[in-house]
Amino acid sequence: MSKNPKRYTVTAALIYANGPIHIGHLAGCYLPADVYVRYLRMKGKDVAFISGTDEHGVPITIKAKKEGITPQEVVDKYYKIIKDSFEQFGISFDIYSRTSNQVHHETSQEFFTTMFDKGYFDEVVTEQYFDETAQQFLADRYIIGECPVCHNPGAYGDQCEKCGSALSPTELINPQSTISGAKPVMKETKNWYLPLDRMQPQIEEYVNSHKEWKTNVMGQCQSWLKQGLQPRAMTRDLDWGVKVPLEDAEGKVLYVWFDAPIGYISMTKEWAAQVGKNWEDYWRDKENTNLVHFIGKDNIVFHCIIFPAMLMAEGSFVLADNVPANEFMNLENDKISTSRNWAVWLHEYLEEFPGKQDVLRFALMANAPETKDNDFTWKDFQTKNNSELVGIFGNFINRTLVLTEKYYEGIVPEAGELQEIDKNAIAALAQLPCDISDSLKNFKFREALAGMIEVARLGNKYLADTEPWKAIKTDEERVKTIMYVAAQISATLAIVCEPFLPFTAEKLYKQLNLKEWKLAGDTGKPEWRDAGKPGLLPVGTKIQADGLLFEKIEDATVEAQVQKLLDTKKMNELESKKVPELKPEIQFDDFAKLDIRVGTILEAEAMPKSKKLLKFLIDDGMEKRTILSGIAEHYKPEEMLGKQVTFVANLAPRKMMGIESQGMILMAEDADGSLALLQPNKQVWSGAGVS
Ligand code: B3M
Ligand code: ZN
Repeated sequence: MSKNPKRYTVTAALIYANGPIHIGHLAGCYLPADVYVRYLRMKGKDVAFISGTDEHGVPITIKAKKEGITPQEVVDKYYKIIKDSFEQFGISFDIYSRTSNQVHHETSQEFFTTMFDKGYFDEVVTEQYFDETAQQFLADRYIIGECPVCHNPGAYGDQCEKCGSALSPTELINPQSTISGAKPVMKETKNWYLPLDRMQPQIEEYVNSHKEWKTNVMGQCQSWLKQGLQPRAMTRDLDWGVKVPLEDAEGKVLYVWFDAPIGYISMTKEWAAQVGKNWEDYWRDKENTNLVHFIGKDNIVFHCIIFPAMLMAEGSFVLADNVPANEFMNLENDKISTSRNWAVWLHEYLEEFPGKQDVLRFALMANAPETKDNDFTWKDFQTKNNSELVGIFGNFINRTLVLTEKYYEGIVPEAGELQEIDKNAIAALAQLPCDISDSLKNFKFREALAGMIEVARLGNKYLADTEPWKAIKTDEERVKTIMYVAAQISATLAIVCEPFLPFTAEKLYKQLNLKEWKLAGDTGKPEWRDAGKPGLLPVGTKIQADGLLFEKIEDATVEAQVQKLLDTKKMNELESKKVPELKPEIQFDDFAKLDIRVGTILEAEAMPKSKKLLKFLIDDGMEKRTILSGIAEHYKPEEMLGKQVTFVANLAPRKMMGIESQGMILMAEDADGSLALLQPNKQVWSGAGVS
C-alpha cells in the first residue's frame, strides 16, 4: 500500500435487507463514508464507492417468517426502500447492488473453491443444535441464549450484540430455538472450517502493522487476538444463501459472513463492467490502491480479522488499509432498536423534512459517535440547525449576497489596497482547507466539520469587524475591498462544505455563479485545491441570492417528533405489559355470594381534600345509595352523570373520609393504568342483576 495512493476502493457495510435505514446506520457508517469519498473525488482520486444489501443469512429468513412472505420478497422490498432513501439522502455510491445477483454467487463460490483447492478448509463433522419441531439446524440467529462472556441473556448463536463477542451456538448458556422456542437437541453434520487458530500469526502481523487504526477498532482486534482465534465454520445447514460449491454439500450454503464481504468484490465487478473499467485495478493493484471499509462497531471483527484472513488465504487481493469503524448512535438517551421501533427512519425523515437532507447530515456528523457512543436528540438537531447552519453559515452567505446586491448590483467589486485585517482573513482562509483535509485524512469527521463551520465563522467575524454597512457611509472605496474578500470566503466555503453538505454546495455554486470561477483544473467543477485560493471568485462575477440556504426549525416541529417517539414508547410499554396472574380457583358457591347489579348515577361530586375519591348517588332500583370510588384521576364528576355502572351491591359498607360507601363500582384497568367503566351494552333498568 502507498501513503498517497491514486486509487481508493471504499466500501460501506452491506446492510441486511430486512429493514429500512435509520440514523444510527447513517451516523455510524454511511455518512462518514460519503464525506470521505466526496473529499477524495474532489482531490482528483480515482474512487470506487461500493455498497449494497446483504440478502442472505438468518436475519432475512427470520424476517420472512415474521412478515409471512418469502425471503426473496423480503429482500426485494427492503432493497428498494434502502436504495431509494440513500439516493435521496445524497449518499454517492458508485454502485448500490445486492448479494443475490448472479455475479455475486459466482464470485463467492469461486473464492470458496480457490481456498478449498489450496487446502485451506478443515472438513469437520460436529454435533450441532437441531430443532426437532422445525426439523432444522439452528445456526446463527436461529438460536439465542446467555452470552458466556457478558451474560447478556439475548446473545445470538454467532454473536453477542451487547459485548461484541463472536460466538458459536455451542458456547451459549441455556440455548433456545428462536423458531419454535424449543430446547434444541444435538445432531451430527459436516461443515467446512477456516482454521483461524493456525492463521493467528499472520493475522497478528497484519493487524499490528496498522498502528494508525482508530483506538476503538484496534482495541477490539487486540482483545480478540489475546483470547486466541478459534476455527470458524464457513458453511451452514440452511437453504437460503449461496450454495456451497462442493459435491457432498447438499442442503448447505456459505456462511453469510463468508459471502457478504466478498460482495464488495462482486459489486466492484458489476460497477466496473457498467462504466468500462477494470475491476482488478481496485482489488489487485496492491501498490496503488487503498482499501477502506466503513462499518459500525458490531462488524469490526469480521472486517479486521475474518475477511482479511479469507483474503490472505485466497491470496490475490489487497487487504484493508483502514477500517474506520464508529461506535453507536443512541436516540433520546435510549439504544436504537428496530424491534422496539426506537429509531428515526431515513425514509420517514425524507418525507417529513423535504429538502432538509443537509440538516440531518450536519446534525449527525457534528455528533458522530467516533470514539464513544453518542446521543441524537431532536432538541440538539434544532439547535445545530438554528445556531450553526442558520445563525453562522446561512447568515454569512446571506449578508455577503445581500450587501453585494445592494451596493454593486451583485457584481463582485475590485479590491483596493489590502489592510492588515484583510490580509489576516485571506491567510486564515488559505489555512483552513488544509486543516480540514488533515482531519478528513485521519477520519476525524467531527473535527473536519468544525473546520468547515470555522470558514463561515471567519466570514462572519470579518464582516462584523469591518462593518461594511457603516463604512459605506464614510468610505465607499473601502467597502469594495471588504465585499471582495467576503466573496472569496463564500466561494471557499462553498467548496469545503461540499463533502458534508452536498445539496447546499450545489445551491451555493449556482448563487455564486460557478461558471465564472478561476478553477485550478479543467473539470468545470471545483476541486479541493481551489479552496482558499486568492481570487477564486473573479472580480466582475455576478452573484445572486436565490432564497435562504437554511430555514429556522420551529419548536412545534421538533416537539411533534418527540411526541412521535413518546407514542412509540407508550406502544412498547403496552405491548410488554403482562396480563395479571390468575387468582386461586373458587367454587360456584363462592361466586354466587357476590351480588352484582347495574345502577344509574344520579349525582356525582368530588370529595373535598381527596385527589382520588369521587362520591356518587346511585339509583339502584330500590332506594338510592352512596358509593365512593377512587377514580377521580380518570373521570370528572360531570362526565359520570347519568351513566350506568356495574357495582357490587352486597359488599359490607365501609367508611372513608367520614362518609359511608355502600358498594363498589367495577372498573377494568388498561395496560397503561387508565380505567374503563364496565357498562351494559344497552340501557337496562336500574337494579338489573348481573349473573
Ligand atoms: N450484513 C451486518 C449488518 O447489516 C452485515 C454487514 C455485512 S458487511 C459485509 O449490520
Ligand atoms: Zn456478551
